[in-house]
Amino acid sequence: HDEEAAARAAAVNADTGAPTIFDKIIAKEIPASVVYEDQKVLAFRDINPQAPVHVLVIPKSRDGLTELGKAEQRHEDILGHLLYAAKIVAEKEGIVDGFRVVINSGPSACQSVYHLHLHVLGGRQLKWPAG
Ligand code: IU
Repeated sequence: HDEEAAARAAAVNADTGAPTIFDKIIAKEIPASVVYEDQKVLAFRDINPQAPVHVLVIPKSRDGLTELGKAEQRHEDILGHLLYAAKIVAEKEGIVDGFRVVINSGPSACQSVYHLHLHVLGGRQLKWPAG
């Protein structure tokens, strides 16, 4: 199955705590199409969009938050900030009436980049449940 292959591929890159490509995007060493930015978060278009609007929202400081499954109480504020930023992105992108926010956490969820990120998806009719 494709999904099983993807899960296996993701597991290869599973959480090592090492810097990821998202650090380079934050540092503007790699270009990205930024749609929203503030002191704490950066939102940019996914390079492999799964919907007409597909934006990733990430904390600028990863602070050990490689995956949601490793969140600690000290991350509560940034987690709330990320979710509110997702709503601002949806508004800016004109999809606030219907959009989806996804967090893949860990290899079984096909997480591939171990720097926490929210996917903001919309601009088409989304199906449920997700795969
Ligand atoms: P995931 O939840 O870890 O599977 O999502 C990672 C996303 O990061 C995925 O949708 C990729 O297309 C996206 N991405 C990107 O936008 N730019 C990059 O340089 C890399 C991945 I690597």
